[in-house]
Amino acid sequence: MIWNEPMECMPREELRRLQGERLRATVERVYHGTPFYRRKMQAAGVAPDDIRYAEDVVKLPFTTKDDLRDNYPYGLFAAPMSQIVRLHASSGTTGNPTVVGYTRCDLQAWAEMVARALTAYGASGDDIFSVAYGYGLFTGGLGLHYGVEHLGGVVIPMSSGNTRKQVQLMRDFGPTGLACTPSYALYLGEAMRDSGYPRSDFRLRIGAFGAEPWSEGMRAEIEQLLGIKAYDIYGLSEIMGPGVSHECQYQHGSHIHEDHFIAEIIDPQTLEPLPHGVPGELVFTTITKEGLPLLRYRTKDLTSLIADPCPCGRTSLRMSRITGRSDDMLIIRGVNVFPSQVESVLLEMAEFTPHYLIVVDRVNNLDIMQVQVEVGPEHFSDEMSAMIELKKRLTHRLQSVLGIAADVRLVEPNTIARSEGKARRVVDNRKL
Ligand code: DLL
Repeated sequence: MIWNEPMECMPREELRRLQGERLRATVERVYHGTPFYRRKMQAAGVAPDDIRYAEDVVKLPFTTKDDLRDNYPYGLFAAPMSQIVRLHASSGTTGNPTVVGYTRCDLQAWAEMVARALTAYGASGDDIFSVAYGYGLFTGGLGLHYGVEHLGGVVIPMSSGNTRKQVQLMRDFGPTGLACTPSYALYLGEAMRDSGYPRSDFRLRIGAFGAEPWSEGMRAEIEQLLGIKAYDIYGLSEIMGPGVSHECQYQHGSHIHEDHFIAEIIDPQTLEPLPHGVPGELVFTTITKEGLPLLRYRTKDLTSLIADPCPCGRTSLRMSRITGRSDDMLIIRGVNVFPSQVESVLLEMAEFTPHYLIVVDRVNNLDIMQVQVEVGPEHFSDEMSAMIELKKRLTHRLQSVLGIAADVRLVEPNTIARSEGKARRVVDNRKL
């Protein structure tokens, strides 16, 4: 089944024409309405008249997370606050988060894109989805929530955590769909298995998993443990949230909603566009968004674009699985964490040196982040209570800045290995 056949199966030539028209309108609007973009375009020597076709997108300057942070909170919004009806946010590299504003129209488009994804997975209005992504500033919970409602299905707004209760309600309410991060799906699957309830007590058949990288191996494990078919859903808050792209029944890459976004792959070093099939950094230009339109937004996600036709009939480009990032962002239990955020906390607190090491592990399918930190020589003490107090303060501060709990280990001065070149700040032991 296809949710919006005219759009999803539009012949490519027509689609490119539509993209061109929408791009032109977007550029016109931001050039005249958002001083940030006018300045950027003038600096790059591009005028709105230079943008006539979808292919002209490459003439536009890039936008980055730093641009959003530097114009915190609303500097890149292109609609007046009176038209914005929702805000979401995600973590920035340091300091300010990036804030995303949606107009009513943006929310409708988003709900439709998630409904398209769920339809591509084989879901319909007869399905009941347990949404176990976090609800809040993170886009996962509400994104899937309104997508399921738009589809006409039943949504159980579980949010994340409270795993025992999730298992109980999955048995009692009989959801046929589950939406959460793939690592949480594995954790839930184990909790279901250990609950003592037989598999036949559960009715799950479809999973919508994303927000973090996962592999074919993990897919097989999740499918086996939960007895479902597991589908990938990709997105990022700056561009929209979950549903920027999604798999179909054929599971050969994720279809990008090209009637809303123009996708490119660039070389992250030279910033030159790369041809289809060549891996590089994914870049999106939004062509329908009103609240926060983004021109050539650098996602920092590494992937490649697939242009061969898909047997499902959708004509859009697909993207392969995300293989990594061109920056150092980590995704821990679905939460984006930058090592620089840890560093900024350490710099705020006089008791610590800026020498630290982040060690990430996956234990029983849960991500664990350990932060080893050197205490400054003048603050190091043999007195347990002083060190416990210090550790407590750092743990709290990290939790409030990162949004997830870290296992803090205080170490003696001069014990974290110094490097002569690039400091190695992260050891990621997770096998995805
Ligand atoms: O993670 C939106 C989302 C929610 C997507 C629920 C899918 C499901 P952010 O918190 O802004 O938004 O994080 C975006 O997460 O740039 C990727 O690095 C990573 N990511 C998202 N989906 C996938 C996926 C949401 N399917 C960042 N595979 C992105 C690999 C993913 N990485």
